[in-house]
Amino acid sequence: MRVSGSGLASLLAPLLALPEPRKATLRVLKWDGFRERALVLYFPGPDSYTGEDVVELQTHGNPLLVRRLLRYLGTLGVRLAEPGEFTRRALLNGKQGLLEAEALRDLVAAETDTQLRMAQARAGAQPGWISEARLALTPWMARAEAVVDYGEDERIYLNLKDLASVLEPLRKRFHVEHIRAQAGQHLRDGIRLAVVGRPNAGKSTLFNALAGEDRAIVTEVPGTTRDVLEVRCEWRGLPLRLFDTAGLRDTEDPVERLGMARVGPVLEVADLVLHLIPAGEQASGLIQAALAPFQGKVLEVRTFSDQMMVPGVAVAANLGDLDALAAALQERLLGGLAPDACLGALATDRQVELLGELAKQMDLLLDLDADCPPELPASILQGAWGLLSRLTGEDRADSALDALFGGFCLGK
Ligand SMILES: Nc1nc2c(ncn2[C@@H]2O[C@H](COP(=O)(O)OP(=O)(O)OP(=O)(O)O)[C@@H](O)[C@H]2O)c(=O)[nH]1
Ligand SMILES: [Mg+2]
Repeated sequence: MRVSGSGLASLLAPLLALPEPRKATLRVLKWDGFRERALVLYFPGPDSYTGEDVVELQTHGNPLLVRRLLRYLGTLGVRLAEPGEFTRRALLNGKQGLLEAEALRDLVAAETDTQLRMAQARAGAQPGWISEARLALTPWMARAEAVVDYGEDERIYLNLKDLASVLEPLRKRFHVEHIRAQAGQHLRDGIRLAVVGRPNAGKSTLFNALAGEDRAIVTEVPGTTRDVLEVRCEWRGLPLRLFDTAGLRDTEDPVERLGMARVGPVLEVADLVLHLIPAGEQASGLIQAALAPFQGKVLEVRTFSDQMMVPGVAVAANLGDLDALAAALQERLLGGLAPDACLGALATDRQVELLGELAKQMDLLLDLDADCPPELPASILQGAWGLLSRLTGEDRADSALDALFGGFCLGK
């Protein structure tokens, strides 16, 4: 149990005498006729996680015992924490930035190695380019403000050409970070990948190869797979949610038809649909029609490439020859970046959106007409500054905090 607040030494005095700060100490807790030996840690504020006094009580894990102790703590004036409240207090007390808190949430929620490493890369400190961006923007903001306020009498002016040449690297940086962030978003959220195609196209073989385990039945009999199979895995650094589906064809078999009916919903939820076509074949009209509404997210993959050389994304999953697919996924989902190149990228929806907006504002700024009124660059610079502050949480907007801490679990 972890308690945070001010004046904990006196508040908890009826239960125990707090030990020396930061020293794990055995204490006997006594309340309501119970005696519990507990390991106690005391972090006096402000040198604690939350910035307040923090006391950690390590008792035995019996849920009844924990409930009884919690109930007693309640009588002393301690209440249960909201989800993420410890981190929220850390943030409000300046112990942690918003970006770090978001990284911490991702760290707790990570399900694959890549997700874990991404969250860890962001958990330490805020990315260096943010303070670099501020350094670059500050003199121009000051200058633009001065021109707006005193331009007429002081004969100072803003040279937009100079501004454009000095801030061009920053504009590029925002665009690069935005692209990395969009790629990072896919890695953070995981990628829903559906495998579809005619019977015997090699769907289940590919599904098994990506999953790294023998999950789906593979036979030479067309129409083997009926139900939708789903597996979560990480393949070459990509966190995947894979769906294997029934082969699509004109058939009278009632079971196979039921299986085919289950493909539609999978197409709906998929981020990317792999349409498998054996090398040297044309896709059937039936499949073309089924995929037509999803064209934007369909990737054609040629299977049986061991039997015939073909251009395009060609694989032989039975032999584990999948390099072309890895490259295509990297291109389609990560903008050509390797998963490792996305490690430090900002990646939450909020961060991606703000980065996109920043890149847009810089485009606007650097495209301004040389004779535009000075209020224009001044307000765009202000806007960009504001976006950076929203990104780091320094604007203290409650909406961002509520959205963040709603996703936390208790006790963090
Ligand atoms: N040579 C070769 N054989 C393959 C390849 N992919 C799959 N096969 C074989 O093709 C047959 C059908 O493969 P499956 O993976 O079951 O095909 P499917 O698309 O899942 O078929 P249904 O479930 O019936 O729709 C099996 O005998 C596989 O071993 C490939 O790339 N090369
Ligand atoms: Mg199959």
